[in-house]
Amino acid sequence: MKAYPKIIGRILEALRESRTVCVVGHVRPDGDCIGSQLGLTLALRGQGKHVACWNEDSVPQKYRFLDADGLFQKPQRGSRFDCVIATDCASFERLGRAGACLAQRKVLINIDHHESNTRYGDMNWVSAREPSTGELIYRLLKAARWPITRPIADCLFTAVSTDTGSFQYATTRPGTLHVAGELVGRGANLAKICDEVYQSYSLPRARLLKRVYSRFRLTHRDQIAWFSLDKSDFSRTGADCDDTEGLIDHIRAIEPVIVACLFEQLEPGLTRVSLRSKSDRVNVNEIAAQFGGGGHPAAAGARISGKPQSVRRRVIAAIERVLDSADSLKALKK
Ligand SMILES: [Mn+2]
Repeated sequence: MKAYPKIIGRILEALRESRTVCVVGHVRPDGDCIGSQLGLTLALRGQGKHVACWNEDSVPQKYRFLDADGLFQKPQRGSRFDCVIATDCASFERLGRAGACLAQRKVLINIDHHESNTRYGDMNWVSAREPSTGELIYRLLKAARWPITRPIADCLFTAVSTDTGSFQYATTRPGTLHVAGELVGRGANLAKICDEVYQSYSLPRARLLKRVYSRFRLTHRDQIAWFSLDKSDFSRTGADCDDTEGLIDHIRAIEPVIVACLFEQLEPGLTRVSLRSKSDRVNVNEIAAQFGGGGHPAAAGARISGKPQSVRRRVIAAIERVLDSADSLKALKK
């Protein structure tokens, strides 16, 4: 039998002893978060557990097909759980309002793949070399020998696919493709998933994208591409914040660009910054950390207070510093 990390055994032991479980994820959930939460929820329900699946925010439209039974709920105060499992969530704060509703719990398990994870659980299975949390959930289910049904396969495939940029990011490993293959083998509906997730953008999002293309800026010898969206961009296009997912990839995909950056105005004095890097010499998780955020080396973000213009200046300056020191390192090695 294949050897699994010890932590998996400890997590399964805790789950076997639990009757009531709550599966939570980070605010503004992405495909990996939704797929991991739902996949795990379905698997635990299959084992006869009473499982609540919580997220502060609702499921983005393009992932709703995964939750046909409406399992996702808003966090409820006064709930008690034998066990709480957070998936894809780098810090306890990222659980948002769910965090405050989870005080009455026995164990908190943290299953995640963010480099910036703060290990806030009683048990922490944090594997930053994993391209998605979905892959970790898959391995958990395999180790437990719990059945991976068709709906679970759909959820986990969506998780793995979205967090690898459809198997394009450098984090994708042979094991990732193997897991994806197994999931398709177990009935994951590839055509349906790709249609819902990648081929069903809303019209407001298309209007937003038009603005991105007409307004993005290049700086630092075209190595940095950035754009910002303010409140009026949302009101005039009819877009909501879910519609911004993936917009940044359009400017990331320009040849000379090394770092792409999106500034999104959440409130007058609060900006959400998303960062993407195409070079392993630029770790955007470290840049985001300077502003109290985090994520992965190639994809990270932060929420920063201050005037939009000054936030923009500070973040771009931080990126420039890293690019310059990466350049000088390269020059030294020559
Ligand atoms: Mn993830």
